[in-house]
Amino acid sequence: MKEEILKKIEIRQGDITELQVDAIVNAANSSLLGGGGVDGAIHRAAGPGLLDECKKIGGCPTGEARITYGHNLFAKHVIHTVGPVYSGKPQDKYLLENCYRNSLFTAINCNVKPIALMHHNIKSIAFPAISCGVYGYPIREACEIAIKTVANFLDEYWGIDQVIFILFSEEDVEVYKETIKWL
Ligand code: AR6
Repeated sequence: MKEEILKKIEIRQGDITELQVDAIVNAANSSLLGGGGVDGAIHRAAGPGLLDECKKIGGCPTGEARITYGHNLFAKHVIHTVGPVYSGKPQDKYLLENCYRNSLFTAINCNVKPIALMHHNIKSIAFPAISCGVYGYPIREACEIAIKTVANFLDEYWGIDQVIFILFSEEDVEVYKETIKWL
């Protein structure tokens, strides 16, 4: 991996709701109306204003992404994406790649919109391990997809200065740190 890309990527252990970044990514479900895991934690920390904003969006298909404000979170925005439920079929990989790419596209598209419309100016973004909890995606496979997709995006597009992969467990941090070495 190119040094200039590697410099923008950080792997960290912790709770995504505590991060002070321009946007955190939520591993949501297609209703966007909250749930368990990281989704539940984000809604609890953001407060009821987040759910009110999500209700107006009207859902999100698997692999796509939608943006809201962060409400009571330290993060200014939440980018909600819906990961695939792991099935072992080739479409899983394609859908998980889409989650990472579309989340980043959502972030940079907001950067270029006229200020009067919606100028979010997202330069730092944090991802949890999308689909690796309730949705059952094996962490090693998902981690390779996550890092490769983000690195390719950073190589191709301008605008994002920092990507944090934030993992709940030390074991997952080790998987990410090992994987990034050989990519
Ligand atoms: N900070 C960082 N990572 C977290 C946090 C946190 N606060 N909480 C959990 N994780 P999951 P999914 C990790 O199940 O598999 C929800 O009900 C967790 O250890 O949250 O995409 C939604 O509404 C795991 O590694 O998301 C959907 O219905 C990773 O985040 C469904 O779960 C993702 O686990 C989505 O399932």
